[in-house]
Amino acid sequence: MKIVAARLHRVRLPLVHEFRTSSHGKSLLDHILVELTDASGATGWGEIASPSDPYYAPETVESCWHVGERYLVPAILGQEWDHPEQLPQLWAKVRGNQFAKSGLDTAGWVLWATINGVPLAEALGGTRSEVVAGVSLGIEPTIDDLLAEVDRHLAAGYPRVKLKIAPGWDVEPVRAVRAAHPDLDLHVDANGIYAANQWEDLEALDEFGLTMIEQPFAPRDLLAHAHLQQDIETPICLDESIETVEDLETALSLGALRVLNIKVSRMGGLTAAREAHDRAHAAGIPVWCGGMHEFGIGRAANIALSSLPGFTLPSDVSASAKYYAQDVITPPVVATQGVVQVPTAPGLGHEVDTAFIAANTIATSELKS
Ligand code: OSB
Ligand code: MG
Repeated sequence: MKIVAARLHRVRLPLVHEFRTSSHGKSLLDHILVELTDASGATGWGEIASPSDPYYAPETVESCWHVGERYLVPAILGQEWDHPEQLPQLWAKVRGNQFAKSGLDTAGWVLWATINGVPLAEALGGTRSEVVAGVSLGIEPTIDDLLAEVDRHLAAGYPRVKLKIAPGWDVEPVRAVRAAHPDLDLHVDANGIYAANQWEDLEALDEFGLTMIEQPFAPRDLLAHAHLQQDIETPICLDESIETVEDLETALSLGALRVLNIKVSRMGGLTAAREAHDRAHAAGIPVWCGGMHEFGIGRAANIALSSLPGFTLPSDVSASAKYYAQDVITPPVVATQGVVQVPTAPGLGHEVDTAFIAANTIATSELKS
C-alpha cells in the first residue's frame, strides 16, 4: 500500500459550552483533519486534536501543521507499507510531536481498515460491542453552576462525572457534588497544576471516595505522584505524564499510578495507544480513554480503541452533542444512558461529512508524491 496524496484541513468549530481547566478556558477549537489517499483512490481520515495553545502539551495547531507538512507527510508519501503498525517507523526520526503523529497514524489505520473491509475496532483487536462514556466537566463560575452541569449530564444518563480542579476550586466543589450525589462515580483532574507544597489540598480530597485523582502534579514529576500515592487511598491516574510506552514502564516501576488515562493524541496514535493498553492490562492497571474534545473523526478512533478488553472504566467519549451543535461525521456519536455503540461498518464506521468540513475549513494544504 502506498499513500500518494495527503490533505490537511484546518477546521474550526465552536463548543456548545465553554470549557475551563486549571490552565485556561476555550470555546472555539481548530483541529486539523488529515485525509490520506492511496494509489487505488481510497481515503482514510484522521484528526490532529491539538489545543491552540501549548498549555496541555507542548504542541499547538501551528506546530502540528508545520511538523505535519514538513516532516511527517513527506516521511510516508510514496512509501510501501502493509500494515498501519509500520507507519510510526517511517517517522521514527521525529521526536515528540505526538498530536501531529496521531492524526496521520489514525488516518493510516482508518485507510487500512477501509480497504480491508473491517471495522476499525476489529482491526485494533477490540472485543466490546459498546463502550461506557463519562463526561468531563470544566471549572464553572460558581458551585451552583457546576451542580447544574452535573445534573444536566446525569439526566442525560452518563454514569460517571469528572471534574476539573485547581487550587481554590477543589475541596468545596467536590464536597458539594458529593453531598448531592453520594453514590456517583466521581473523579477529579488537576492537569498538573499542584505544586509539591500543595499536598494538603490533595490529601483533603481523600475523604470523598473519588474513583481517582488525575494528574495532580507536573507531567515530568513522576516521583511526586509516587509519593502522594503512598500517602492517600484514592488511586492516582496519570494523563500528561505518559507520552510513550517507556514513560509508562517508568511510572509503573515507581508506583506513580494505579489507573491510566490513554489518549490516542498524547501517545502519538493508535499503535502506541494500544501498546500502552496491553502493557497496563498485563500489569493489572485499569485504563480508560481520555479525550481532547475531538471532532467526530478523532472520537470515532477513541471509541474503537475503547473496545479493547482493558478499558474497564468509563471513557471520555461522550456524544457529539455534548461538544458540538453539528459534527464532521454522520451519523454523529450518540450515547444512550451513557453507552456508545461501537460501529460495525468498515473503517471509521461513520460517513465523513465533507460538505460540512469544507464549510468550516479555514486553511488547507495538499502534498503529493
Ligand atoms: O485533561 O483530559 C484532559 C480537554 C482538553 C485538555 C485536557 C483534557 C480535556 C478533557 C476533555 O478532559 C475530555 C473530553 O474530550 O471530553
Ligand atoms: Mg486529564
